[in-house]
Amino acid sequence: MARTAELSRTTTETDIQVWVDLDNQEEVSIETGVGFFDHMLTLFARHGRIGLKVKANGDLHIDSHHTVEDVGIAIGACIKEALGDKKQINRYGTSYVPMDEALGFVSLDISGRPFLVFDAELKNDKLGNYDTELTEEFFRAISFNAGITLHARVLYGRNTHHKIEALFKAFGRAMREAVEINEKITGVNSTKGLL
Ligand SMILES: [Mn+2]
Repeated sequence: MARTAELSRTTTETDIQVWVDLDNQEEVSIETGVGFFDHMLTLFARHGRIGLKVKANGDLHIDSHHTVEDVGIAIGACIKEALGDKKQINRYGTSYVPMDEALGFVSLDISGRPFLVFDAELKNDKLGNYDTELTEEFFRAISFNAGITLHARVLYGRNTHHKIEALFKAFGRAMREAVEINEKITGVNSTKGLL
């Protein structure tokens, strides 16, 4: 069974197309109109070895809020659909990623229970047209729409670009571990029999 999903989502604020393939890392193309966000999504996909296509047309004349949040909603929904019955997935993933002086940490559980713990001090408000406070909004949108318990933390660092980059790479690596099929697991990796 192909673990893939696609979604078109249109509101008065954004028009978004997303395609996800958990087992085809070759295809990555990201175009959101928010340069730094494109950079982060590309890192997430490459380090997660996840196929990801995102095309977004949002109300950037206001700011990048709706675009970043809605892309998070759409990617989260696609991940949930692509995971299907979640049989034989590892379920948990944890990663520390250093980016020069910054250290990012992500630990997650594809639990079906959305929860976000986000802990990062981001000094710069903006990176290009990306508002750095949207990093938390993005992770919340993914967590709630994919059904993931997600803990994301920057342990230390100085440069805001490095800190956020460390988080997105750690998220990618943790996701890879969690979505990976493990032949040693019979059925769903839960004593409840359901995720
Ligand atoms: Mn960078």
